[in-house]
Amino acid sequence: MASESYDFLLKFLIIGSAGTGKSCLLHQFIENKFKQDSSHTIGVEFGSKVINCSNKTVKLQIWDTAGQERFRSVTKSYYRGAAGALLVYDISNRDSYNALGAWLTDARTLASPQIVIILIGNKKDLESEREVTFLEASRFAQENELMFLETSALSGENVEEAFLRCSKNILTRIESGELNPDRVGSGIQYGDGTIRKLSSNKPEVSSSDGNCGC
Ligand SMILES: Nc1nc2c(ncn2[C@@H]2O[C@H](COP(=O)(O)OP(=O)(O)OP(=O)(O)O)[C@@H](O)[C@H]2O)c(=O)[nH]1
Ligand SMILES: [Mg+2]
Repeated sequence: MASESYDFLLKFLIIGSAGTGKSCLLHQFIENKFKQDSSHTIGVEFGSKVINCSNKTVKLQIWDTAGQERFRSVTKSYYRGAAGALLVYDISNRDSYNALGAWLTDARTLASPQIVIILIGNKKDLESEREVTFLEASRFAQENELMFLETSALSGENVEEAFLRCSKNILTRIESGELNPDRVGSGIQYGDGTIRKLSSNKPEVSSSDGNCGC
């Protein structure tokens, strides 16, 4: 199977206040290393990766948006048709946590009301500078029907897990019929793999990069 074959293609967004570590999270996920000297994103950056999730090969197309206010009108135009999002705050910066409500409203109104969002408390390694407890953030997540993880783009802790959990949740919703990939703006596309599997009815063994074994 060619490395570009996949069962599903999912469009993802990374959103949240400036300096929370969004670009570092994307870099850690794709390159498996910490991005040294990361500077503010201008507009949007893009990355993609093929993962194995729930026995499916899934290609993620990830739009890493700028958190700075001056880019808001540009970044908003990328929200449309996203299937999943990482909503990021910095556990050592309360302002970034306080801004979550506004980011959430934007995501649900501009992307899709059905967008699957995982709340990410990044910079977990900065325990001595923590300003937001795990408990209060998990309550916020529960109240707003978000998944939740604390991560460190520096150490890599939970970074892959964040993308996997979000993808897995989307696949489960596709299977249950709650999400319809055929809906315009769903942020989900079928790939070659799905078409081939439907026609051959044979289980396929994938050999994609980034086998995450979830
Ligand atoms: N200690 C620690 N520092 C981090 C972590 N992730 C990012 N940083 C630092 O935080 C700063 C901002 O990281 P970026 O990834 O550029 O932040 P961003 O959210 O993309 O910012 P914008 O593009 O302006 O929205 C950089 O100095 C990073 O080195 C982390 O997990 N731990
Ligand atoms: Mg950035």
